[in-house]
Amino acid sequence: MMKLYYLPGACPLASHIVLEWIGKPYETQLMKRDELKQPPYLALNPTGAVPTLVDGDFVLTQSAAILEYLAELNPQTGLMPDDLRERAEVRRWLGFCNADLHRTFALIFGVAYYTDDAEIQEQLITKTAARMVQLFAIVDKQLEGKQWVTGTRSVVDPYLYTLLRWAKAKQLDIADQKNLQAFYQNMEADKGVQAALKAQGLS
Ligand SMILES: N[C@@H](CCC(=O)N[C@@H](CS)C(=O)NCC(=O)O)C(=O)O
Repeated sequence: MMKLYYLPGACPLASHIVLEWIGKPYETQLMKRDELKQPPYLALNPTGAVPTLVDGDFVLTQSAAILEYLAELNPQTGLMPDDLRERAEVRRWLGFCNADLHRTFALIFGVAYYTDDAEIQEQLITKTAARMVQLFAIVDKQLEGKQWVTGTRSVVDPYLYTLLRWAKAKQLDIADQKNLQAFYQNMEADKGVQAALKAQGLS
């Protein structure tokens, strides 16, 4: 059975929601932060981060790769479209979530990786929060008139939802980004999202 390694509320939540949407049996492994940096886990994921997906003898890391793998393994879900350009759109927004939104967020959550100076940390967090608001505005615009980021439900949506949960926790100033707010409400009402949140002890 597939196994997903996670920290509650962290980026594996996106893959967890996708596993719920797929609806086949799977296992999850709750990790403690210090376990991520110890040899048994580093053998699976040398970055010492979650998610890691283990599918039989196949070990896969990196959120974007895991999300695409899950979707392509389960084409009946339609989470990765058949059409070449529609698939490219999904990858565009997956890249935006992973390499722009998520990576920039890491400057807030992981500020201690970058500097020990408390004043610089504070400045970095303030500047990054402002940049995050600009980046979220790009997705807010994309969501105009749409329920899902690319028009149809895809692996992008649970990733964006996960990032929005962090934005809420860090009180980023995105309350006036109405399309994003509506998207968040829709996702919260989704049964798969609710099941993943419950399983991670977040509801
Ligand atoms: N590029 C990686 C980033 C993974 C990542 O940053 N994971 C975070 C949680 S969202 C983590 O495990 N952080 C713990 C740490 O770095 O110590 C991915 O997309 O999977």
